[in-house]
Amino acid sequence: DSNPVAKDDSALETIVRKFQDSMSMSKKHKFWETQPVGQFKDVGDSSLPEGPIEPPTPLSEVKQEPYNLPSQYEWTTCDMDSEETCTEVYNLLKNNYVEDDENMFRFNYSKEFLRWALRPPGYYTSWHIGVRAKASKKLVAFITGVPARIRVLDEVVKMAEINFLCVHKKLRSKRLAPVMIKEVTRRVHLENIWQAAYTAGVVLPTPITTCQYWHRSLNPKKLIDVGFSRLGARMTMSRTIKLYKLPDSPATPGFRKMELCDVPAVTRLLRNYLGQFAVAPDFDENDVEHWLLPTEDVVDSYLVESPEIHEITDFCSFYTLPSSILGNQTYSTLKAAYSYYNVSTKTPLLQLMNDALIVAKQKDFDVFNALDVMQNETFLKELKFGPGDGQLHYYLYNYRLRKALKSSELGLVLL
Ligand code: MYA
Repeated sequence: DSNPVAKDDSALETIVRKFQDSMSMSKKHKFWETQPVGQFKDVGDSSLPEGPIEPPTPLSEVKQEPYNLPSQYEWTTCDMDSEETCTEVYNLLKNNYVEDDENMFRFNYSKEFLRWALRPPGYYTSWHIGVRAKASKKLVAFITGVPARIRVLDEVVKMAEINFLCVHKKLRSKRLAPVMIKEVTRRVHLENIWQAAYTAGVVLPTPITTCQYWHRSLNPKKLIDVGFSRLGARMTMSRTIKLYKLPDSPATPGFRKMELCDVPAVTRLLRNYLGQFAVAPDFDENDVEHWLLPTEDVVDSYLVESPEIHEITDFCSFYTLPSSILGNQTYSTLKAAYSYYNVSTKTPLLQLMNDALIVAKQKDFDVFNALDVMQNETFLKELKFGPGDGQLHYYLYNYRLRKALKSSELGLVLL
């Protein structure tokens, strides 16, 4: 059909990369082979027990001193309350964090976003870990954890969500990442937490599921101009613009922004909904207030309050994550919204998400991204999302699942 597919999948490079990716199953993982994670050799072995791979050790047996870094570097704990430290982290990530396969875009998490992502209820400053060059004090690497309760099948497990692993471009391939992962693991263990969840674009031992990103153009002209998407076959720019046109305002009666007083109702709605997925967060009201109450330019949440009985029946949310556009004369930033948690009980999910697209367009986002998790597949094609070339693999640390999940069985979105 005539949908110009974002970050189009057809390039030979992509095919070659996918082949290499599939070969990585047999590649050696010197570090990951030593860790309590599902190993490739065990895939399909249903005799192995489900649950923790290693038991906890007494806290007195957790290593008390940090791991050794190469002698030119030192550990630092990053206090995200400090404007100066937050700026250093922001700049490290802005210049060195995740890029797409063709190095055209790089995530540009805002400072406000980083503070939100790293300071949820019960967070530990000690899990916000930096590495500095001793001589210059420059921040050269980073990794973080935040606490979360994640339900896996019928068990709620205390975990760390690990994110923002970043090593400065000039210090790559020196085996710094394994030291950072071991150090965050040690600091998580010191809080008596023994499991973790994380996502990565790379294949490691062993994904619990693999998801695909889908992209819905809101500003097709800019997306095409910057090379994010291409004009579809037999399409003109004006036909493309028309194809993606959206109404000026949401269609659902009672559709409004979430407020503080909605936290109890949204929590009930969300807990009930997430119960159906194999892996999902176990959110309480404090979590919902933190993760879902709207924060300007960070997270947006809307709900449907039925006009007659004032009951909250549906909910949708997205977070703001711009990307720097590398080497374009006209544009420097791609403004992207990422689908977060959505619940429909009365308004059809398709209509709810169409309203989410409309408010995202009103807020001047260029693109709306969604993973094929939860029930998202039921609206992606219909609402003119196109499949992206990026895969996102989900992992658990020190927890084995007997069988990999379908992406639709996953109820967890990590930032
Ligand atoms: S995912 C985002 C990751 N960040 C980026 O992609 C930003 C750009 N890239 C970089 O900054 C570097 O390339 C990084 C690797 C830092 C990624 N997750 O130091 P090295 C393994 C896990 O020589 P570098 C996110 O933030 C690799 O397979 N492992 O490599 C979630 C190899 O091991 P092995 C990774 O390129 C992070 C080893 O590192 C990743 O200089 C979750 C090579 O090290 C990756 N994304 O640096 C972390 N990339 O030989 C795990 C490479 O065995 C958390 N590697 O194959 C685990 C749970 C911990 C807590 C547990 C609590 C109980």
